[in-house]
Formats: sequence, C-alpha cells, structure tokens
Amino acid sequence: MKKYTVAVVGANGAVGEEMLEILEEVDFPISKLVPLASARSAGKTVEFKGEELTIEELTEESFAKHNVEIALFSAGGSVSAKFAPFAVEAGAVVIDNTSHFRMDEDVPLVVPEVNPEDIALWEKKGIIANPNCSTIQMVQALKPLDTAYGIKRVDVATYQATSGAGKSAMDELVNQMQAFFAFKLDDAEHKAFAHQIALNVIPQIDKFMDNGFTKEEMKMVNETSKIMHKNIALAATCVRVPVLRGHSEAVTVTFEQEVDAAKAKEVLQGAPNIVIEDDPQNAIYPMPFLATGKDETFVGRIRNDVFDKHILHMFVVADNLRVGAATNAVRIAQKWIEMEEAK
Ligand code: NAP
Ligand code: 3JM
Repeated sequence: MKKYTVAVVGANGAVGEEMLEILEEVDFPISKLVPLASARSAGKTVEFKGEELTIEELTEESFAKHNVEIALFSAGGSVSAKFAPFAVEAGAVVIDNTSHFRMDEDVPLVVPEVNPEDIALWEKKGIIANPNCSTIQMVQALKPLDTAYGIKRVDVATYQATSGAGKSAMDELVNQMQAFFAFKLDDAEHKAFAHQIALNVIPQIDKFMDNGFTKEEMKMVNETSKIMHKNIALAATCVRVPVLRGHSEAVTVTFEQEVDAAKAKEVLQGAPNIVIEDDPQNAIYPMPFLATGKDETFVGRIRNDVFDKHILHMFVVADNLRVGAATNAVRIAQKWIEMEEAK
C-alpha cells in the first residue's frame, strides 16, 4: 500500500496536536510526517509514533523541500491564504481547517458522513475545506433527518468550548478559575474573548457582521447549505461557555413532513458516527464531558414540539477538536486516498 508524505501546519496547536494523535491512532499510511509552525516554535518538538519530531518554520519552500503529498492546515485563515497555494504548487492536496476557503465555489466543503462525493472536486484548486466545528456536528445529525423528512428550517443555539479558540483561550479559562479560587479574579486578564469567560457565558464568537449576527453564526448558515446542497433557512446564536472541550448545540428543526420523535431517533440510530444518548429518566443525555476524546457525535433530548408536529428538538454534542476539526480532516484525507487510488 502506498504511503504518503504528510505535513501538519500548526502542528503544536490545539487542532494540530489532535491531528498527530489521530493520524497515529488510525495508522494513517505515512512515510514521513513534517510538523510545521511559525518561527516561534521552530526547533521545538512534537511526538509522533513514539518519536520526537522537530518542528520546522513554515516557509514558501517547506512543501517542495519535503515533497509533501498531503498538507493538513490549521494555523489560522491568513496562514492558509498565504501558504496553501505553495503546498498546491508543490503537488500536495491541501485539507484546510480554517474558514478562508470554505465558501470558495471551486473548493469542496466536506463532512465525509454527509457529502463525501464532493471530494472529487478537489482538483479544481487542489484544496478541500474542513467546515466549522459547530457546523460539522450539526450536519451529521441533520443529514439523515433531511433524507427522511425534508428539512425546511433550523434554529440552533450553541454552547462552545474555549478550545475552539485555541490553546491560549483554554489557558485563559484555567487561569481565571485559578484566580477565582485565589480571590483575584478581578485582576485576571482576558485577551482571547471580549469578556471574562470563567463563571460566565459570552454570546459572541468571532466578529459581528452588519446584519447583527456574528461571523461564526453566519458560517453555520452558509456552510450548512453548501454541504447539504440545498438552501436551508437557518438562524444560529453562538455562545462561548466556560467548558474546555466539547461543543453542545440545542437544535430545533422544522420539517416538510410531520415527524415522530421515536421514529426520528431510529433514523439517527442508523446514521454513521452518530450515537444516541437519550434516556432522560435516568439522566442520560449528551454532555461535553462525556464526548471529550471521542470520534462520534452524540444526540439526545430528542422530542417533539408541543405545538407543531413538523418540529423536532434535540441536543447535539461532539468533541470540537476531534469531530469538529482533526477527525473530520483525517477522514477527508482517508477518503481522498481511497478515491485517488481507485482512479
Ligand atoms: P492554536 O492552539 O492557537 O494553535 C495555532 C497553531 O498555528 C500553532 O501551531 C501555531 O504555531 C501555528 N501558527 C500560528 N501562526 C503561524 C504562522 N504565521 N505560521 C505558521 N504557523 C503558525 O489554535 P488552534 O485551535 O489549533 O486553531 C488553529 C486554526 O485552526 C484556527 O485559527 C482556525 O482557523 C482553525 N480551527 C478550525 C476548527 C474547525 O472547526 N475546523 C476548529 C478550531 C480551529 P506557533 O506556536 O509557532 O505560533
Ligand atoms: C478561527 O470555536 C470556534 O471559535 C470556532 C473555530 C475557529 C475557526 C473556524 O473553524 O471557523 C476558531 C478560530 C476559525 C476560522 O475562522 O477559521
């Protein structure tokens, strides 16, 4: 079986570290792994398959120098904008975790459980985009329900973990909690978020747009329609909560057809990488703390609306660094290999 030279851009970031772990776990066919980051991290090491690999500074030459064949980017949108073209030029397929290319018509936006066939369009630009973390877990649950009942509209409120904003944002929550227990919370700094996140919830993720929604909320709107290949009316309220890992979502779906919660549960049970945790009488429902470290998306609190038989409510939880980022990217890479090797 062919093995590939794989670069991970942002290798020591919250997402990058998870990428390395998953590549190792799934025994990805790698001949050489090239960890890349900024000059700040060059010379530091990351662990892969029991070996210490030295991080190199990302430059325009990095990809050609190592003959990289698969480049996994998660170092921010501006880094992808500047360096992804050099990876493509060097002959690599880029799987990009940032929002930079997601809505580009010539770049497929892929959740392998939902629209794997779109990977075939990768050659247009050499780039495949990984959707936003909140979008990925939601569409995994929406797709089978859309097939069964036809979705008309989605209303979602998210409860997003600090790790979605990177390692420094996780540190910020921990530092503020420590300051709280030392009676010094008033002095604790906040940089990653507009306000203190400890003992708080912040109804702002990313910047505000002119329409009153945030960029994160509009990512969910636009990405959902692109991935599902149909215009879905959607409104999101994205909220940062003092959780380190695991995004939760309260999702309300309006269907063309009437829907029965028990039957919808069966539909979801048959969906790939969905796990139902729904026994409220025994306090069983999805929670971020249970989803951490897992590669499945957990769905519970599935119930009919009290007023309208076309409406279903559910709670959807997944590990944002894995399902919402690294696992999805690695699954795309695996599928890409499968499709290329079948050519
Ligand atoms: P993080 O923990 O802050 O890590 C950022 C990584 O990028 C570090 O390895 C950092 O290396 C590297 N980096 C920063 N500036 C760089 C530059 N100019 N050149 C090369 N490397 C650079 O952040 P994260 O949580 O891993 O997220 C990284 C990005 O992934 C985000 O900005 C976002 O676009 C994307 N993301 C996507 C999802 C998703 O759902 N698809 C989820 C989370 C994040 P240094 O240590 O050298 O700075
Ligand atoms: C930049 O939880 C989050 O903040 C979302 C993850 C994220 C993204 C993304 O994937 O959309 C954090 C920071 C981005 C981005 O726009 O690429």
